[in-house]
Amino acid sequence: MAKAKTTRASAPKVVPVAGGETHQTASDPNARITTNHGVPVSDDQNSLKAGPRGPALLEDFVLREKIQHFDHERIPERIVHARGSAAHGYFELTKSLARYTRAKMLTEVGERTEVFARFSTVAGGAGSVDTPRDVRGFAVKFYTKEGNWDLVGNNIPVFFIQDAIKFPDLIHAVKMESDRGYPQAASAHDTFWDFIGLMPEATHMIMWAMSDRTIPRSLRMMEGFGVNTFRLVNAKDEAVFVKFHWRPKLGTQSTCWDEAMKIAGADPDYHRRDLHDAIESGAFPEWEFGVQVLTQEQADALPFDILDATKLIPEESHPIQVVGRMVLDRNPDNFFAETEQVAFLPTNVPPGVDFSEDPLLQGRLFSYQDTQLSRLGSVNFHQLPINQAKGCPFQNLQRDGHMQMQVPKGRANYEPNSLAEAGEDGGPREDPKGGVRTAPVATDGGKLRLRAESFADHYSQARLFYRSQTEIEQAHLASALVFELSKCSFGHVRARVLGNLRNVDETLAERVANGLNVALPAKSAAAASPIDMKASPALRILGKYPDSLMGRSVGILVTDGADGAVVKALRKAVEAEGATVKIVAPKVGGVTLKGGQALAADGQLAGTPSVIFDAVALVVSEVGCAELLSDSAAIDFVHNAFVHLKAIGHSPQAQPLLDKAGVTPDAGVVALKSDAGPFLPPARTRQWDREPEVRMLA
Ligand code: HDE
Repeated sequence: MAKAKTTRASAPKVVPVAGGETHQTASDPNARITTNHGVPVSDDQNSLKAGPRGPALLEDFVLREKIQHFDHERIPERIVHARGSAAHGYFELTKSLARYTRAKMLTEVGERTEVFARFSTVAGGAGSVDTPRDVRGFAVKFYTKEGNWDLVGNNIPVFFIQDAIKFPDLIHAVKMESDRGYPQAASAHDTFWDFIGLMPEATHMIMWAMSDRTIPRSLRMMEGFGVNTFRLVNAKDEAVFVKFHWRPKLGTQSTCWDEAMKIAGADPDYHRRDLHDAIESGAFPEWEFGVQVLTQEQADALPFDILDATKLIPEESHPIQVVGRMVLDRNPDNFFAETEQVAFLPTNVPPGVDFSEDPLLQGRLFSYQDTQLSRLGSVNFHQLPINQAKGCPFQNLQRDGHMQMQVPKGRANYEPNSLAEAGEDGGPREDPKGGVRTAPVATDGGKLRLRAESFADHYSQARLFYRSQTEIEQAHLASALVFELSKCSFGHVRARVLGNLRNVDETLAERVANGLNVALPAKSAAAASPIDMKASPALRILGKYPDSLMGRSVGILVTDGADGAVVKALRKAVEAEGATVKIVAPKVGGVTLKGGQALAADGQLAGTPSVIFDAVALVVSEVGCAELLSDSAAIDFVHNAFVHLKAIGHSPQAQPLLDKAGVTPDAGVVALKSDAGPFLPPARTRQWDREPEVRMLA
């Protein structure tokens, strides 16, 4: 029997670094595999056997160590926000908040602070798809000089519930139903809507969740919000309330619902890939960082409670001050070690940032530290490289524990001690002046288990949100409600949700009832009568993105015999706007252009549908087009681009394909010549005027 060949040429080098950790580099050609304890391995292809045909020997510690490590490669995924994508970058302060806070990170203008940002879906498991209808997590770890600050937010400024004690119920209701184990990553099912109908406080968040905000085009094109109200505390211990905001440089953009569902099949990693590729190509995602600051008096004047996380503060009445920017410029080196093991804790705040009494936030202050123990398995999870306080040393008298990675020296593991008087190291001491201090806020009094009266208005801001939307966005929101409630099999649940919607807006409730073809039930009783607030255009998405192709992607479908000059002109014009071009061809080996030149393909047609592009062009020959007419992938490519309201540029030879795909002429269907100019304006946006022709909306 032939002996298997052993190879070891491409093994990564394991380099010991300070502190006894190891990290790997891939470049040393003489690097050799060792066991985890440094013993060189001579053969990584064959296990140790008694004779050439076995049995295997228990003595083989190389095999056992390797298999055992593999057996334990997974850690429990996050109970929520399990599917995430992340990147490294920096935060730069552009305006000092010294009047309000003593946090150095928010007062030293021009200072750059290293960050790690993780974006996530909420409901699905770690292996679920990127584009379900779902809220997105927006968590940023700032490695400040005064300890890590974790701003663990979402892409929506409000939340479903007012009190942390309802969080396990909310999450149980939205995740897979517990007897059947489905649906994965979807809120369109009985238990979610049953819970929502019974929780009127969720109505405002439901407006956001059913808007296009929950089907983002890209993680780079999402707003972010701290959601809970925090405090800033200055050097004189004076406190103000603060809300945190992130605004994407590329604007806020979304997909169409039908498109999002199809992307889930075409590219389950659509958002993860998009973030990775953008950073890899040097198109670094960027956000403005802003704050809304309110004094106690200003907060008291609001028509709702600033501690209620189901409410936002309209930016028209309380403007956002932009004070910094975040740029993500480096992909993680290792998904597990960084994106999976990063542990965000809302309790991580530098001196000068403080909590409010928001009862949702108060529960979060316990939960995150606690969850890391079952997820990362050790009280020493802060020692993992991604979680370490990089901007400053950490030192205290805590010791030992599972997976202690440090080797603390000396006897000082208690405080107070007077070891210094005996010439020994006495260890670190508390810092009353520079340390984190809680603002001396008075409490309301007695110990009570109740919901404050000031939290009773559940509908005014839901109404504000709905009525602030454009007609197109209102139609999408109503249609999303129809879609979700149509997946709900209980008539009484649908009726209860409709009864709640009547408190938001009668026309919305009617639209949804019509879309379901059910009678409108009686209006639900409201704990507090809703008030009409001044519309807030800032709550829209439409009109919130720049008139540019920047950061987007155009797919050009080509065939043999296509006109290379048109492809070239398109590429030049699109790339000049900061967008990317992908060539799609019937075969991955590419095509031969008119004149005999070869053109390489980036993707094969069946695996590269138009849903993954923002606009498409069809540059085909007469013969090539005739062949495409009998390929459903080509017809879908064109049809979907049309119904997803995308611009379609085409050479005249593509007309039969346009006809077969049901494309009718409009301003977004553009004949291409060697000048690509006319294709650009429609490609920069969606063709909203087309929507009534292609979709029945509620
Ligand atoms: Fe979380 N949340 N949450 N959450 N949350 C977690 O912590 C929790 C809430 C948010 O990329 C968990 O490390 C409670 C609001 C994000 O790693 C857990 C309550 C907001 C992430 C947890 C809330 C969030 C989490 C699960 C109600 C927006 C992912 C794994 C009081 C401001 C962070 C983990 C990442 C993760 C608890 C409500 C955002 C279980 C109890 C409101 C972005 O600790």
